[in-house]
Amino acid sequence: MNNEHYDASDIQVLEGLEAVRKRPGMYIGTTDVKGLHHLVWEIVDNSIDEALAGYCNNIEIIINKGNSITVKDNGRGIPVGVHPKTGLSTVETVYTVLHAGGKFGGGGYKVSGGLHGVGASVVNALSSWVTVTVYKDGKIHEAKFENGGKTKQKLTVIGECEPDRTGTTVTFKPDPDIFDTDIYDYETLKVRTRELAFLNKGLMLTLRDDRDEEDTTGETFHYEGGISEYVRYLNRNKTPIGEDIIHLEGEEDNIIFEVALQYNTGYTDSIYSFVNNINTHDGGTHEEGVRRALTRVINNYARKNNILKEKDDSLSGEDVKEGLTMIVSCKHPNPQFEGQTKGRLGNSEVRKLADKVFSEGFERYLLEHPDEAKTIIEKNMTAARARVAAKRARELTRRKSDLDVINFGGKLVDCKDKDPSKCEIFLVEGDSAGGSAIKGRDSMTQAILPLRGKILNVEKARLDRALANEEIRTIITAFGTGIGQDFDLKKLRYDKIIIMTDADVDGSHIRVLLLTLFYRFFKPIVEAGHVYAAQPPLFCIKHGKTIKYVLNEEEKEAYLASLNPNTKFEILRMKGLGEMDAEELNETTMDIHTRVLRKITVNDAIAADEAFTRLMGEEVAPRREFIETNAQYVQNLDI
Ligand code: 1YM
Repeated sequence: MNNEHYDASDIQVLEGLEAVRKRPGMYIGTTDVKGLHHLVWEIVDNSIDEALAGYCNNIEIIINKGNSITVKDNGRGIPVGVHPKTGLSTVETVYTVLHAGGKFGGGGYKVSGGLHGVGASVVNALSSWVTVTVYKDGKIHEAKFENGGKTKQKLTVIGECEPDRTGTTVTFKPDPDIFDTDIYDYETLKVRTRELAFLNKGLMLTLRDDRDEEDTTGETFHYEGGISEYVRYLNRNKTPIGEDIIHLEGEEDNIIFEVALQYNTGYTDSIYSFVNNINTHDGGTHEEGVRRALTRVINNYARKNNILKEKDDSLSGEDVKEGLTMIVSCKHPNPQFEGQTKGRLGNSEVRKLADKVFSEGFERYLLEHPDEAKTIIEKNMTAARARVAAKRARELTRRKSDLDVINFGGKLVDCKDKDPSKCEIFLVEGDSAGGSAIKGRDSMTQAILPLRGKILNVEKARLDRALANEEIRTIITAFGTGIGQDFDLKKLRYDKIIIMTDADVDGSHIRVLLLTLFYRFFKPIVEAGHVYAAQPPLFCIKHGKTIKYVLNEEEKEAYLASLNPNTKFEILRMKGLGEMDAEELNETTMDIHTRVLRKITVNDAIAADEAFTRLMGEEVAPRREFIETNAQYVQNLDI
């Protein structure tokens, strides 16, 4: 910055951006790979706001060589005139003054990214350099920033463009001093880009990876049907009930409410809600309004048409959502996000709007589609019967766990310590590996549960059937948390749940079955990061007196390269878990000082849901295709 022009407002600007650099977490959550990707959405959100205001229908996102990002839109272009409050151009103001966002915008839904419009200046503060180009009034305007938001080039006209061309292009390079990593992941950007296209019907979004020589056109996401197409996409590997996707929409006091749904023959529900394009993980008033209306309308229709008889109990909220895929989306000018993670919509007026729009539209759908209505309600009634049976089975499991935690038909070999924070449980494939694990464990803190039979695929079974399965009952009892409505994470008896299976196809299969069970029935355990996969080594390298275990080919090559080439290398391919003796198993896979565990994380509930549908669902073809083309991925499944 030129010293001559360094005045009071500049100092304020620098202090503002310096605050962002000092505590980036306060503005973008984290500085890990997640925070790195967050920067993209802060810029894209400005383009989306412009689209929501009705001035933009095309957005491009480009990952450049060197991992800078370009975002282009065809909106009006950020205003280029001098801003009265700062004396700077509006472009410079938006990019250097913290809290510049809301003050400028004239209404609309300017909250899409959650940062209330301060996004551009935050991205600038956390970048090595930023270039902003605005096409407007037949001219190309450009401003440049560097070193965390310092103006390098004030807004300048650098050329002319077609008189009717308008838009904004921003390129930024995240500051490697701030972020743990500077490499963008195409898949991560793709999932969210696609989601934004579903959530904003008609908007065209293109994602291109210029690091990849072969990617010349990028991928374009554009859905005229909006969230209906999202539902069709989520149901694509399931068997839907009825051809149509029900799509209902209403607006009141500038609040736009939209819902799309379709039932399928499966047993799990996939209900996702959004406010201003942000996933409301914990639901809120928009979701509650719909759920309440859904239960009421179905019960009324079922009674009126004598599907539900006088003697029958009413269907519950649980019963009517079985096999339901639904997207709820609300655009609100002043949303109140509540809860610890701000993942819940609190505005009470939305509950009423959602209820009204949903009940009117869904009632009409049932009247016009009596066959589908009957299929859905009969499915709901079966779910209700299963719920009652499951409750009985759960009570049995609970009683057993209260009275007698130690005796699980002799299967679980528990640890001595009773402090859950110190304890771990190994779920071990097969009796013989189980036997070695029992001998090789640290009996104070490590419990062993050998799994004999195949685990039931819960993707294809209701709760009552799952509870009738011996293996699953033992797992539930061992965990201590209960299941379904009784679930209580605080009662979890182990800090780590470690899946120990062979590194072959059968082992992968058992692992996926267990993960499916955990994800569907014990989701909070997965979300809280308690689930791990043990990593038995693939090779043992003996070199003189040292013995080194390595996990894969890559590590083997790296280790061999590090050794003196004149000495003799003996390389042994490791046996299956079942053939290791207790000492080997302990040393390679269980000992907390030497083992490698992989934590199973749920980054994105929607992606995890899809993965399980594909892997475990009704349709055989997608599963076979998935496993054949992604054998590697299955082995390294991080949901
Ligand atoms: C690639 C990033 O920032 N597009 C963008 C931003 C703005 C406008 C248009 C815009 C908004 C308004 C009027 C308004 C912004 N303007 C401002 C501010 N793309 C990108 N496209 N005219 C143009 O909201 O009234 C902030 S963002 F504050 F200057 F108006």
